Amino acid sequence: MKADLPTSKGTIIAAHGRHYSVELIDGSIVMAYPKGKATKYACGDECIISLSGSEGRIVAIDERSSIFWRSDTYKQKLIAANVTMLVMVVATDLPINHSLTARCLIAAEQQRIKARILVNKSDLGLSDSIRQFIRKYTHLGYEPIDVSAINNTTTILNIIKDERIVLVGQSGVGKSTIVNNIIDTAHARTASISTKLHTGRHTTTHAELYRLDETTSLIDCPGLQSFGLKHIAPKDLANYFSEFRTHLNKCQFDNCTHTVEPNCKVINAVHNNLIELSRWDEYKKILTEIGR
Ligand SMILES: Nc1nc2c(ncn2[C@@H]2O[C@H](COP(=O)(O)OP(=O)(O)O)[C@@H](O)[C@H]2O)c(=O)[nH]1
Ligand SMILES: [Mg+2]
Ligand SMILES: [Zn+2]
Repeated sequence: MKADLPTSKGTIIAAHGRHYSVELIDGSIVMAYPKGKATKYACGDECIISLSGSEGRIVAIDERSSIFWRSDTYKQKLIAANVTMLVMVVATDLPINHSLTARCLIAAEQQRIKARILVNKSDLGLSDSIRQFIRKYTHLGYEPIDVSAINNTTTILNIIKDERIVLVGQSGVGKSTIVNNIIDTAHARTASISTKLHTGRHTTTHAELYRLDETTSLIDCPGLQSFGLKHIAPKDLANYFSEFRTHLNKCQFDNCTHTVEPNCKVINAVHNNLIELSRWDEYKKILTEIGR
């Protein structure tokens, strides 16, 4: 009979696809594989692994306080576990993907993860459309703030203190630069570093967790483009649009979808400019995708 392998507790600090880097309690890092083929673990998961030499097998994970993930009809992607705050990063020199922004915020709302927005590269100046974006999301309660990851990280540090953050956004907005410039030892690979090394354009290929201190950590993610929300129940979707909430539960029909119904308070709010038309359009689009 085979003797039981020793087990150890650890944190998944990098999800490479089929294997994971796990940081053990003593600070050492081991490669670990899941039991089956399924990739049901995420960066940030607290796990128990059985050790054999320098390799491990993930036996179980602790119950999660939150899971940030995306899903469409064919595919699910767990992005970050046990995060307390989502930081959506946009940049002054890239067109803002409004749909992506809305969707990441909804995925966070559904998991009761706090959410903030950073408008990075403010050193390059703020265009009118960026200023409009800031006004819009200020109104929605996400307190967007302009920062410069290369000039000053104090503001960012104040926001993330004592949280476990997941940094999300399109590729090139500066997520890895933020991590690098606040965590000296991080060396999260950024586009500019690889240019210096002539290795071509660098993009983060997998989620990775970096610790700032005992109570603060960050998960840097690959750039996002699309974001499916198949895991959201259609009847709950409106709740995750922060500015819809005050208008809910007052419609004529209890099962109102807030799309075409008469005497719908959400539709009324759109007509009275209390809800922006673009947000209602995004709501209807997502509702169609997830099946009403
Ligand atoms: N001007 C300016 N450039 C920045 C700033 N932050 C990041 N960058 C540049 O933007 C590019 C993409 O950064 P990177 O961190 O790799 O973006 P990521 O894909 O979101 O991780 C790099 O060339 C960075 O040097 C900033 O605050 N100001
Ligand atoms: Mg990156
Ligand atoms: Zn309604």
